[in-house]
Amino acid sequence: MKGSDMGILEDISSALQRGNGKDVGKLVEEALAGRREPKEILDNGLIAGMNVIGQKYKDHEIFLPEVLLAAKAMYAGMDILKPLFLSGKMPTLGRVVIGTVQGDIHDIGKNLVCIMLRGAGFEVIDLGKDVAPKKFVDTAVNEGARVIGMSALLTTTMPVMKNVVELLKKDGLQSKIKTIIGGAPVSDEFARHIGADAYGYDSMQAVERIKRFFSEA
Ligand code: B1M
Repeated sequence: MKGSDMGILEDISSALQRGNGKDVGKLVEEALAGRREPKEILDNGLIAGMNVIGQKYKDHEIFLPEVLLAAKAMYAGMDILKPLFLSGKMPTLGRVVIGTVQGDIHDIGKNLVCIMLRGAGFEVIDLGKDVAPKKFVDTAVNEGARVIGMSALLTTTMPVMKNVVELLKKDGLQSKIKTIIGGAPVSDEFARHIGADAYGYDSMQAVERIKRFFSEA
């Protein structure tokens, strides 16, 4: 299987949409060999393909099994790119606890945020998906983390983010542990509404905002 150099990012996107992880893997390797930047492959190949999947699912053109296959294909590509985002040479900038909130099992975006944070030099404690509010707070306290990052992809799970902020407030920890939220349905406005300290539009912005927390401290 071959992708022309110019169209290789579209080829990656198409293979992902077909749910063909094997082709995604080969094409990502090929794009890297053709000196494409990992970030370009991620944004214009993998994420672009997943955006099309999201729209088609919304329009009922495809159904859950196809979405699941696309998600697996996304991971096939991310697994190859992951080491390239991780330098591993920097001293740790600080400790961050992160997870997808309770009731929500979408973890692709959250995992991207983890990769970028680690690449930027942060120590990340990834609690995975479907994480209860108390688990976020207890882990941050026990591990001495100064930031809790929460991801939500469902409108129905957005309120869980508020529960975490409320729990921090109740325990008098809000000034010590900062919160950042992200995920497709949330926004800057929602972050302000629930009293979270920041919102990250994407993984790069999440890194930038979290760096700001540490420089302000
Ligand atoms: Co589902 N799903 N899904 N899904 N899924 C959505 C979210 C949906 C919008 C699709 C749609 O209808 N168009 C819809 C939600 C609608 C709503 O709430 N209004 C939906 C639904 C309904 C569901 C189910 C309920 C379906 C069902 O069972 N009937 C079910 C929910 C199960 C559950 O969670 N309890 C479900 C299941 C699944 C799969 C398991 C099949 C699969 C997830 C696989 C996985 O994650 N391992 C899946 C997928 C893949 C999607 C879509 C198609 C793609 C999501 C994704 O991975 N995008 C999605 C449609 C869409 O989002 N347009 C959809 C790529 C990823 C890179 O982007 O996660 O947005 P994203 O992350 C971005 C930013 O948001 C940001 O950075 C990332 C980019 O760099 N970001 C952060 C994310 N977290 C951050 C945290 C930060 C900062 C930035 O700081 C801490």
